[in-house]
This record gives sequence, C-alpha cells and structure tokens, in this order.
Amino acid sequence: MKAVYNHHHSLHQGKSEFFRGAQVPAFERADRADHVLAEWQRRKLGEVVAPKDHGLAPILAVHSQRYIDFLQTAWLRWVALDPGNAPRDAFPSVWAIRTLRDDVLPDSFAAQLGLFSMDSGTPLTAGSWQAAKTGADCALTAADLVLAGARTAFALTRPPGHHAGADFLGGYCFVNHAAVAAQHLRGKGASRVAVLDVDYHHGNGTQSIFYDRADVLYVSIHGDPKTEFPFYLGHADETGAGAGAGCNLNLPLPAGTSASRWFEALELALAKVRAFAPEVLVLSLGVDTFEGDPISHFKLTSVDYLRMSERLAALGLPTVIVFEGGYAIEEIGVNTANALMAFA
Ligand code: Q9C
Ligand code: ZN
Repeated sequence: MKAVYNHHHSLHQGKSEFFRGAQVPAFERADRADHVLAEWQRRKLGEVVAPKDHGLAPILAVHSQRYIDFLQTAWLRWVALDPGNAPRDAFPSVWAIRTLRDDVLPDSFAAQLGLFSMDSGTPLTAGSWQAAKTGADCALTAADLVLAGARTAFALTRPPGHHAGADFLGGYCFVNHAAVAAQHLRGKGASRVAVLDVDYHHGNGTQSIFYDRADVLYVSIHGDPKTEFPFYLGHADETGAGAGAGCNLNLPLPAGTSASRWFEALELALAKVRAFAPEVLVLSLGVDTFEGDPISHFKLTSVDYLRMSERLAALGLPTVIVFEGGYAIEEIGVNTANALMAFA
C-alpha cells in the first residue's frame, strides 16, 4: 500500500486549546504524524509518496466559496488586526447561533471567525490553511491511486478533517479530507461511495455534507453525543433526509464502552456498508478509540486494531484511508499501523 504523506502538516501547530475555562496545550500535535510515519517505515508497509496538487475545485465541491476564501486569508487578517497577534493562535470569541443570522458576512474578522467556527478548541495558525489544503491533496491523490486500481491507499495527514462542514471549522479540523475524497471519487465515476468513520468522535462535517444524498453513505461508530463532542450531531435517529433517507447510520456508544461492544457495533456498520454495495470505501481512521487516549473514553487496546483491520479489509472494497484523530502520542504509531495491517 502507498501512503500519501502531507509534507506540509507541521505548518499547522496549534499552541493551545480552550478546555474548561483554561487554555491547555493543544492535543492535536505535529508529532502525531511523525510517529505514524516512523512506524509505517519501521514495518515497511509501503512506498511513501508526495501529494499531487489538485487545485481548489475539488475542495469547493464540498466547501462553500466564502468559507474557503476566509480560510485562505484568515491568518493575514488576524495579524493585520494587530501585529502583536502574530505569536498567538486565532480563536473565535463570538458565534452565529440559531436565532442570529448566518446569511450576512460581517466585515469584522472576529465575527467571520465565529461565523465559520463551531468551537474554541481549534487553533487557527499561520500555516493552518496550507496544511489542510495539502491534506486534501493527500486524500485526492490517495483516491486517484485507488481509481487507478490500487486496492488501498493511505492519506497520512494532519490536522484531521471529519468535523469540518461545508462552511465551518472545528474539532481540530479545517478541510474535510474524507468528504473531498468521496466527492472526487463520485466525480471520477464511482456511482456509490461509502464513508465509514471509526474515529471516537462523530464526523458531523462529513454527515452534514452528504446528509440529503443517496450516492454517498455515511456510517459512524462514536462516543454518544449526549455526553461526547460534537454533541449537537451524531444521534441514532439521524438517518438521512430527502433522497438521502436511509443513507446515514449513526451507532453512538456510551463513554466507557469496551472493545467487545465496539466490535458488535462494527458488525452492524459493516452490514450497512455491504447492503449499500459501494464501488469504493472511504475510511475515516481515527485511533482515539484507544483506552489510553487522553480526551476519549472507549477501551480498545493496541491489538484490537489488528482485529479491526481484518474486519475492515474483509469488506473486499477498494479503500481510501484518511487519517483522523488519535491523541495518545506514544502509541499512535503502533495503533495506526495495526489498523492498516490487513490492508498492507
Ligand atoms: N479538551 C478529532 O478527533 N475537543 N477531533 C475536546 C478536549 C474536541 C477531536 C475537548 C475534540 C475534537 C478529529
Ligand atoms: Zn476524534
């Protein structure tokens, strides 16, 4: 299997995030990708290739023009507000919730950052756009490899993507790489694409992008949003809308869920994917389901990822794997490589 590695990932290095009223060191760190790459090479899982520049069109196929315009210029505008901002990451301080209008674009940078954000946990830095844009190129290049006949390709990128919606960032995500890849696969002739998301957190961005569509299935196993981020989406009664009715499956599990219960949910997820009969699978692979993850609460062990890999590979589908979350830095290489093992 080839890994398409984001050589620009370290341009995004958030210093902190807000947690319970405090600014704490960012969990989504650059060394996450370094550890995965090191383990990939140690196990000789395959060639590491560079992403090909696909331009903006495939990103604009799932994200709004005004959001991408904002992301591209956000850092310069943040520093233009006050040169003293340069050493500090940008965070929103106001949000366009429910009864407020989201169809006006205020001139204020602070107002725009709030309009295009869902949380205060996602530091926007000088290199966030370049890192996320290159991440999309990694996912697109991996999709091209699969379209050209590869059984599997792995987009090794950060920051992650599955919380980013058509017009907002959040949950450490800016550009939804899995959604960009799924839409690209559709555009290149795959008539049905399934996205299976095994990150601890519900991929609210991916779900919302494809919610009313019958051509892209979204299936996710995740911490119950009644207590876990992203809270406001990911519940079991969200099954798709309009033409997409029945093309969304959420399998929320309570915080504290054991591996055996997680694997029962995986069988339901796999059955849904099989019944959809997709031509290609996009796998949002987060390893924050690990028992040692500092911000998540499932109980998978490192060897469980080997079994996960076997069950996923048994689908027998061409698969584009996109790296998402996982914050137990010491084990992230082993856990991710284990999850890839049956594909390699
Ligand atoms: N201090 C992904 O795994 N904040 N995103 C949690 C912890 C949001 C995680 C608060 C976590 C988002 C891609
Ligand atoms: Zn996650």
